Amino acid sequence: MADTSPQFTLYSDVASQWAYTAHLTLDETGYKPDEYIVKQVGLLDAENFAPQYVKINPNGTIPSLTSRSLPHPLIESADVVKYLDSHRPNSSPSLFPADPTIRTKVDDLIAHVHQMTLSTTLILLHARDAEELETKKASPFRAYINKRQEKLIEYGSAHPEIPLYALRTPDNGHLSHLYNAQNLGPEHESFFEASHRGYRDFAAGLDMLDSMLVLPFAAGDQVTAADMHVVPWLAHALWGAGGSAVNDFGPLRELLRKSVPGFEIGDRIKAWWANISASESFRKNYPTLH
Ligand SMILES: N[C@@H](CCC(=O)N[C@@H](CS)C(=O)NCC(=O)O)C(=O)O
Repeated sequence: MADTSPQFTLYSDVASQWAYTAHLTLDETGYKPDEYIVKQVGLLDAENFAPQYVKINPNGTIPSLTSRSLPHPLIESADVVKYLDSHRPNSSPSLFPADPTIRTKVDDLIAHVHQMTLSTTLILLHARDAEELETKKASPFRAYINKRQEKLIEYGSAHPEIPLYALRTPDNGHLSHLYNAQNLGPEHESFFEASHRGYRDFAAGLDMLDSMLVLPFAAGDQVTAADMHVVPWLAHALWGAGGSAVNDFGPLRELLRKSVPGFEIGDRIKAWWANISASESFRKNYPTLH
């Protein structure tokens, strides 16, 4: 009897920006819902640190993709997008064009938005002064950081053989200390200064992105894997800054202006966003920002 079971399992969560590289790709390339399974990994509940998930993805990050046809799970969104594209059910052009110039552009754009300096963690969890920290402390991010710390310690003591826990506990613990301290100390001052520098780097990265975009889509005339990565990154940044509509650039601009006076989000970014946000896959996956 023919094996009609789903071909692969995608581990995902709506709170994970990089998981949405996969969801956008699934829709761009024409997969039907019965061709795969989506398993939820609750990022906000630190389920990405659960030992069962870390067996699949030793980095404890989302997304991951497993398939009986693969020798090991795919644990990088760039690899997940490549896999989905190479097994695409529909006959639309590959998201990885053969033209070497376009392909280099695609690779460069993907690498650009995955840089540490453009991590949206800055916007979500960091603060540049006491007032910003108070706002963060009153938000669900405090519970998120604390839950992660609780789970890292719990799993780390039950599973000393898993290196991830010892690796991730100190940084998250520092953040947890900054959020939970009754009074501000010198460590808060260093945190505020580092966050300011982070915002300046982030603004420079946005300017660079503006100059890298080709139009009408990220790498030129057709939708490519670059769009699959830049969309979730920018959507998450706009959401984290407090954007209320899909094209609400105002809050992100204001956040950046605090570190870079007069900062403007580039016209190419806005033009590209207007184009890509009209696509079917975008509208399906981003009825609202996340
Ligand atoms: N380089 C990885 C990054 C994945 C990643 O950092 N995912 C975030 C969610 S968008 C995550 O799982 N964070 C949890 C953590 O690092 O603890 C990829 O592109 O797949």
